[in-house]
Amino acid sequence: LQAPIDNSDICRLDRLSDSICEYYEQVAQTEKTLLKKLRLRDLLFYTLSPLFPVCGLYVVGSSLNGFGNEHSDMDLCLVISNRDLDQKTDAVNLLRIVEQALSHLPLVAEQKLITAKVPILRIKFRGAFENVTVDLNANNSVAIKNTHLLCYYAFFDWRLRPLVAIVKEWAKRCDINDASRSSFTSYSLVLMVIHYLQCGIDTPVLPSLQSMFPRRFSSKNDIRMLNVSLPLERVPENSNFRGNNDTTLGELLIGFFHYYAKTYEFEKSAISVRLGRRVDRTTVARIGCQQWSHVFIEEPFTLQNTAHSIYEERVFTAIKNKFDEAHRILTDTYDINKLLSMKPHNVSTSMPGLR
Ligand code: 3AT
Ligand code: MG
Repeated sequence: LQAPIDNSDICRLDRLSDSICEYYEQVAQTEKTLLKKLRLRDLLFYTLSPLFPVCGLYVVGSSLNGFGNEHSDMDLCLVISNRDLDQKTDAVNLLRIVEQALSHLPLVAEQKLITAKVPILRIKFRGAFENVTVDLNANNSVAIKNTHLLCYYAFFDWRLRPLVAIVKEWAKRCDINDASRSSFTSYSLVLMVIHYLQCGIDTPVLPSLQSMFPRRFSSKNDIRMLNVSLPLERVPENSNFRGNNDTTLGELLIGFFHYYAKTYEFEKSAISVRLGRRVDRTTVARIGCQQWSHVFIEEPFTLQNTAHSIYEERVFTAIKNKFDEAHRILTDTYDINKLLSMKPHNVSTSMPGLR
């Protein structure tokens, strides 16, 4: 990231920062929408609980973790035992039972069972909940743990949420936000922004919360005890993290694209939000993760690759070109409208979709 050279550059950066904030304020999920989603969750829970006497229905993903916008779907996770279902068919069978039970609800307009790597029941509603789509998965407790973790990142530094909002929208416009077509999930994009703020700049904006508060974010914690409204403890005295980075949003956005376009070596490194740094790919192989693809983003709890869906070389090349183009546009114009006017890549995927 080049330092601003004169006053006009500083003014343009300030305007860029303001426009990122304004964009975020326009699209961020409102309290009203969150409460409506929680009401819908309760309704579904009361319908399902007679079928599964010991069950939990957890909101996961962007509706709860602070990175949601007004149009985000609601991801729900149904937990009926303390043990993850390791057989994909178990989850599919469970979702079939749910589908059957919900088909009697007048509120439910349409249901579709998607048998992806993580099977999902997609539910659309009518009436008051017409504009909420639910993606319901079964016994996928890691999503509950990572939603809890991301929630604390979202509120650790105010700059993270506006940056994620722009990056997610940019990725959608460029058509690189679709795991079923060899590109990123939204979850991977959030981890990429956090990683950049942890170690892509000289003075970190974010620490590794898992290293700083190992007990609170331990993978062994019981999901029933996770509570996103408990305040975080103070940064420990012996921590290296200073929290004194006051870089503006505009500089951070340009820095994000610079990092992934020019600095980060996708083929050699893996992103580890858990450790707050890059990890050599050979180390990842030693730990035992075999999910290779063109990008490696470590899931903070399972250590699997959340970007395993990026398997096609030509889509990966298109993705890298989009990072380059975004960096060029921003440093030429400092204009998020130009960034969000970028065209989708036109590379088709040849292999059947993974998720
Ligand atoms: P949108 O606002 O819906 O675009 P999101 O933050 O809800 O974004 P996703 O829809 O990609 O993110 O995923 C929903 C949640 O599912 C986020 C995370 O808790 C979980 N999740 C997604 N992918 C993985 C993965 N590879 N490993 C573990 N958990 C995952
Ligand atoms: Mg979602």
